[in-house]
Amino acid sequence: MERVQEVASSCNQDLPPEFIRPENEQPRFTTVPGQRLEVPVVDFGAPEGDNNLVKLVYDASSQWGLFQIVNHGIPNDVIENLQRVGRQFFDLAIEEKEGYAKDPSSKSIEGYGTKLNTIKGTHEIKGWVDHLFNKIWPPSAVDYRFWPRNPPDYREAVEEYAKHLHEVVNKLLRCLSLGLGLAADELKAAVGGTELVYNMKINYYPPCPRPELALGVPAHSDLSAFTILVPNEVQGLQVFRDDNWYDVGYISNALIIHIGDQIEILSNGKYKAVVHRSIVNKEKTRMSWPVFMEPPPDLEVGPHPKLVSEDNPPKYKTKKFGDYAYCKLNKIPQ
Ligand SMILES: O=C(O)CCC(=O)C(=O)O
Ligand SMILES: [Fe+2]
Repeated sequence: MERVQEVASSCNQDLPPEFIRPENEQPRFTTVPGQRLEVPVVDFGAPEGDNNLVKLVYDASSQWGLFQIVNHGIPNDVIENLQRVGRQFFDLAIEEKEGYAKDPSSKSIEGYGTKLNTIKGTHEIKGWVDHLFNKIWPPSAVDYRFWPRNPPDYREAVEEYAKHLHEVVNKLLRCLSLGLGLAADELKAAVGGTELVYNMKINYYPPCPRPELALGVPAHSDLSAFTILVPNEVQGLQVFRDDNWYDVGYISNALIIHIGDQIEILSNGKYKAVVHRSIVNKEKTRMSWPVFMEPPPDLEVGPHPKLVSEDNPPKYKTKKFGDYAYCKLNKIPQ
């Protein structure tokens, strides 16, 4: 299968037709020009149990489903190392990267890949992006076969990031839980407790000859509980709001939080999974490092029993996360 990185280096400034979006998706017709959307920025340095922090997270999660956090406590060099080893992996020769290719016969998405553009016979336009998926936590979910051995410190850099991420994940879950009127630890328990899976994706968007006609990742909400994303400095994340697409301003050293489908479901719709997409750049390579925080596949997820009542009946089905993910990835109604 041809990788977008190879297409980019051989296409002689012509965008192959399989990447051209219909006009109603093309960034040139659908992006509000010249406007960076000021999404909420939450100072995560405030102490735990600070009501104001809980309120800021609540407001951002219920009104936007997207916010950036600063003062998150993860040292800059840890994030820079994460970015460096990812970049170094994608700089390897294609043949070496193919050694980590996703197994086409397996249901798992782990490994190096490019999204297929056909789902059960229907034809989709391709996204201008390659990726690498690695489960990075808990240890029982990790499969090192798909972790690059080159650069040699890939594993160390990613594990160091994962170690620091726990603090952010736990604090965020406690704030989200308190915001719903639950006890601090109840939401974490509902997404799998210590079995919550950290599924890291590295997106690699090479320079694109006609970025105004293409998309990186098309419009979607994440199927995770929530997602913590590190971008590089190349603008590209867009959010859908009031029927329009807006660029999300890049803030250096911030982490971007997306509320995903599972938290929307658990909150019975109080928190909103954000609809987003990514665009690409003519000259520069964009990269991003989302970590999807996912319940274990066999865990049933539905509206939290304490958040439904006769007056507020469940708005979503309860089902195993693995079944939810399967339906979403195969575009089968939930
Ligand atoms: O690259 C980005 O900023 C967004 C990527 C994304 O939404 C995804 O991979 O789910
Ligand atoms: Fe996403």
